Amino acid sequence: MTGRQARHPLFGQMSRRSMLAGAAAGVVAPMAATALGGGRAAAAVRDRSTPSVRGETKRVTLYAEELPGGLYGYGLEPGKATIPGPVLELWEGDTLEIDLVNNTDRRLSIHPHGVEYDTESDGSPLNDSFNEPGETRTYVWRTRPQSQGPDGFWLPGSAGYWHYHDHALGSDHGTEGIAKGLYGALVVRREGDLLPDRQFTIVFNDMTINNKVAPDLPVLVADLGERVEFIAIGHGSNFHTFHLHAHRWADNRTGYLMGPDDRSRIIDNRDLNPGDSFGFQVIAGDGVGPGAWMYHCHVQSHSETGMNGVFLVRNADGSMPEGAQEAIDRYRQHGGGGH
Ligand SMILES: [Cu+2]
Repeated sequence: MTGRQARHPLFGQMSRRSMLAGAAAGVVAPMAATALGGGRAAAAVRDRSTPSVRGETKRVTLYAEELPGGLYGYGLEPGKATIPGPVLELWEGDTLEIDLVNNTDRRLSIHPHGVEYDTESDGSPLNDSFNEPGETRTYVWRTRPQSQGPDGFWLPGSAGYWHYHDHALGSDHGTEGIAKGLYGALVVRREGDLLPDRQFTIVFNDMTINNKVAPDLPVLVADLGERVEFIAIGHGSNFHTFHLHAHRWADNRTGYLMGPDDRSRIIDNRDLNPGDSFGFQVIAGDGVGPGAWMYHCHVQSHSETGMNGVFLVRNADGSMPEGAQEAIDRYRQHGGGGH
């Protein structure tokens, strides 16, 4: 197996070792728990990646479990559920078979955005597609590359920053399941896409971020110059806007320009409403240097009541930049509100 093959992003960020170990055991584990505070991917993923195998069928077991505080989460191993759930990653053309184990005493399901599936894998009670308490059920998600149809009409591929969530806990719409943490990111990549050094999932869910509010959000950590991927998802019944301090991205599929003539609009703030999702990559601290940079909902009443967190860009050698610890202390004391 070559390094190129090892970069194939099966599920979230995985080191070559964990991917190989997972394959051998028939179990897949993410290299970084991509809930807030996700870790560092193997250095090799900074290179341009080419899918080694196309149209693969991958299988993963997800466990839905109860968490403290009346919350629920998805995890890749029993007892390891997180909010958000693990990042599931595919290349266009891949198929994902998910064995969802329901370890709770509530009816629940998993429903994806952006990919293709039959009614049995819809994850909705409308189609009788859900797990009873204690039940294991298989859901199949398909993806496809861009293609040219009749008359030269181009059809979109599946590539994008998508997401998945419960659609059955408490009601036919999964409103309670989503409110209590059953959601996560789904990334479908296109051949040639750059893979990140670090990856963070940020879900604006009702008036929380990942079911937490400031000052309790974990600090997101990267080193100066690393390629960082943010996956932003909206849930609940409020409108939100996502803002990241001191960094900008292109308002396109990837967040980076495809060449010098790419006319994509450059933004640092974007609507993030229920059911919506987007992702982008930035170079940590590019043009601004290391430091503690805030990210938050820009609906002012939301940022004031706790929808804010810290993106810490350390020095390139991983050491703390001047003033950063003081900034984090202020965040912990004041919830980032600057009172
Ligand atoms: Cu908001």
